[in-house]
Amino acid sequence: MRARTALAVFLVATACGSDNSPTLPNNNTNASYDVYALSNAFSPNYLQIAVGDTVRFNIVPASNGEGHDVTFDAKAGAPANIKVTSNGVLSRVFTTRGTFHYNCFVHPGMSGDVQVQ
Ligand SMILES: [Cu+2]
Repeated sequence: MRARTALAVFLVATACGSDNSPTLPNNNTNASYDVYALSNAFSPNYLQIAVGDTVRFNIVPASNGEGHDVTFDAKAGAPANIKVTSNGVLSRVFTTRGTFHYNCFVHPGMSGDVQVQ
């Protein structure tokens, strides 16, 4: 009797477990990530995210007071560029798979990539 009860509890727990943790496709996380525009670099300068995720570009002035822009290479699905900004947090949602390269043209060589899977 005791063994049968334990088996029943196990089966119910197993069934509930599978109901409560469906396997979500990895393009449905709606996660947010932060990228910091520091003196002359983006940090991190590479992100791997899922379709629908958000990247928050946290822009603070460079040591000489210059702002930063976030200009994406022309590519279908690239989000809107961010004009030169000296201070602020601007979010972009990535809705298309692919790798999106961006530059800050105020600071040559300041660039990053967002890979959307
Ligand atoms: Cu910059």
